[in-house]
Amino acid sequence: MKIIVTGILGQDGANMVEYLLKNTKAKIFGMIRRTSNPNFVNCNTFIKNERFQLVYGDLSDSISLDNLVRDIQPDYFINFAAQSFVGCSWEIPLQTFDANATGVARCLEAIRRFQPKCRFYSAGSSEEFGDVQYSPQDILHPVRPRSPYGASKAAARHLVKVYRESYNLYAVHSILFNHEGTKRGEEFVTRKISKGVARIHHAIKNNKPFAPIELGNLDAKRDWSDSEDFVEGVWKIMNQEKPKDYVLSSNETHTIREFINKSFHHAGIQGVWHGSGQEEQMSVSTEYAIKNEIQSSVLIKINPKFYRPAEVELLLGDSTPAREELGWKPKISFDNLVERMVKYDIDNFKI
Ligand code: F7E
Repeated sequence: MKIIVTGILGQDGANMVEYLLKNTKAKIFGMIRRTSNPNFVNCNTFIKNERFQLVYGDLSDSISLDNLVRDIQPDYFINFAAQSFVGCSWEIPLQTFDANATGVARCLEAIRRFQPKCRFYSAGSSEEFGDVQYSPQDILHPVRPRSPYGASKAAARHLVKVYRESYNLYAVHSILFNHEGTKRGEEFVTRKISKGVARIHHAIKNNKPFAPIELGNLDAKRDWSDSEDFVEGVWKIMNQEKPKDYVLSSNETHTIREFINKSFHHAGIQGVWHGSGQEEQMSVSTEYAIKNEIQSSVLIKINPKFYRPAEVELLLGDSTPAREELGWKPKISFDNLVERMVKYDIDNFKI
């Protein structure tokens, strides 16, 4: 069995490769783009594995995709490569659309022309639901994106359906709600918080002053899971008798503020909220400050530069069909997720 996985330098691609090496006997071809300084930090566990091979390709280069599919003749093609940062998609809307939507069309074309029996997975996103009409959101929720990123993923979803129905391909585009972990990029809010909390934890421990973590909208609500749980769900979605799309989610929603509260709790730091709107802040509690002879007091502060031109205020998934029909269930709770991220960042803190 041969499997192409894209996006392996990122969180999901790397977790997918780890899962496949552990749970299948397949040979894995991890696709990367040519860059001058690739960062392999998420690939340490498998880069030297004899069943893993790095291959060059690019979602913007159809020739590279055609060649890979024609030469490898994969049984599965799992596409986690994307411009995945919603916040940046307003600044680079065309690149976002090219990678996330046209890139999916290029993968589908390569499969249709050179290996039509290859099963294809496209990573859908709850951002496609955007301005939500009802909660919880299931696979039937209308597509109402609020960002160039959400629009690009919605386009990919339509392309996958069209190719599935027109050419009888096993192609799926399942909706992933937010999913995080210790391989998460630092621009995403969860990792920004866990890394910031680790930095403050070490400053307090060493009796040093610290700068607050600067964030945008703390009221947004997200349905967070661990990426390691999701890659298992993706593999189940790719191995049904007939292709069918699902939602993967924790079925719980929490504000950014709740993520912050839990993060400081797991670092043993007592904070209190005060102020509102752009003046809202979290500071160390007076009792904690006195006991620990704290050098600085503000833990969290609002910086409007992190507000988005349009926000998805609430996401809450309904993954009941995936649980009942595929036997999938997330193993890592919201509390475990936050604890794992904060502890990992405290233990691996580097100045
Ligand atoms: O933002 C708010 C921000 O960038 C979450 C991607 O994996 O999940 C992810 O997209 C929320 C938003 O993720 C900051 O306004 C506040 O409401 O961590 P995020 P996201 O936009 O939800 C979906 C399902 C995907 O498909 C995406 O690829 O947090 N927020 N302050 C902030 N967000 C960031 N990044 N930075 C802040 O300072």
